[in-house]
Amino acid sequence: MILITGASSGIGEACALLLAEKKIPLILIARRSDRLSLTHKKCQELGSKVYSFNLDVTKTADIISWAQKNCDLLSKCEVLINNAGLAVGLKTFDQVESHEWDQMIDVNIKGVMLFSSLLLPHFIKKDSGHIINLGSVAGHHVYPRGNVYCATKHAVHAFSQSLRADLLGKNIRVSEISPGMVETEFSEVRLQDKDKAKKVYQGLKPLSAHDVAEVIAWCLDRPKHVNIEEIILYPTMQASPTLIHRL
Ligand code: NJP
Repeated sequence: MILITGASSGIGEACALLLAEKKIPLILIARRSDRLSLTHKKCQELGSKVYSFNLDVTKTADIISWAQKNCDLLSKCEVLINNAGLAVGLKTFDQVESHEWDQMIDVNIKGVMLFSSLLLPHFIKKDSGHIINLGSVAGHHVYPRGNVYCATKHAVHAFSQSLRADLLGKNIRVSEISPGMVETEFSEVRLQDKDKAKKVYQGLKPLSAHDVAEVIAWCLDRPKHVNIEEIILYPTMQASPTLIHRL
C-alpha cells in the first residue's frame, strides 16, 4: 500500500494513476474533495483498492488524530510519497507576506516531516519501507524571487539526507525526486493567474507529471537493497532554474 499526499492534481495524481495501473492499493490525501474523488474514481477504475481522505497537511492536530484513528490502515503502508507542496507568489522577499511564507513552510517542510513521523514507526516495526520526498531543482539552486520556496526545498533536501543517515542499519529507503519545470497546476497556484501560468511553459516542452511519476515508479521498483538517493530531472530545454531555451 502506498500513501500519496497531494494526490488531487499534478505529480501526485500522476503517481496515483501509474501505481493504480499496477493494482497497488493506495491512500490518497488532498484538500479539494471534488478533485480527490476524481482521482479516487480513476484509480478504482484501473483496478486499485483506494482509500482517500480530505486532509490539509498543515493541520497538524487533525492529521495526528486521523493517523491514530487509521492506525491499522497506515500499518499496511509500505511507501510514503511526500508530494504535497506549493509555491505562493513570485515576489522579492520584502514583498512576501508572513502568511505566504507560513503556508510554504507548513506544507513543504512541516507537512513532509509530519507524514514521515507518522509512517516511520510502522516502517521501523516492519523493518521495511520507502519514503519518497518531492524536492526540486530549487533545493539546489536559488533564483530571483524564489526566496522562501527555494529555502523550503533546500530544507527538504537536507531533511532527506539526514533521514537517510538516521535510518542507516534499517531496511528503510529514503529517496528525493527533484524536478525542473513540470507543467501541472503549480504555476497557476503560484501566480493565481491562468494566462501568466501558461506563459511559464511557453516555447519549450516542459516535463509532464507523468514523466516524474515514471521516475518515482522506477525508484520504487528497484530491488530492496538499492536506494536511489536523488534524481534531478529537467526538460531538455532547461539547464537550471534560470537557464531555459525557448523557441
Ligand atoms: O503541483 P500541483 P505539482 N494539504 O499544484 C496538494 C514539486 N515541484 O504536482 O489540497 C494537502 O498540481 C494539492 O492538493 P489540494 C512541488 O513543490 C513541482 O507540480 O487539493 N495537500 C495538490 O494535489 C510539490 O512538492 C514542480 O490543493 C496539499 C498538490 O499538493 C510537488 O512537486 C517543480 C496542500 C500540488 O499539485 C507536486 O506539485 C519542482 C495542503 N495544505 C517541484 N497544499 C513543477 N510543477 O514545476 C497543496 O521542482 N496540496
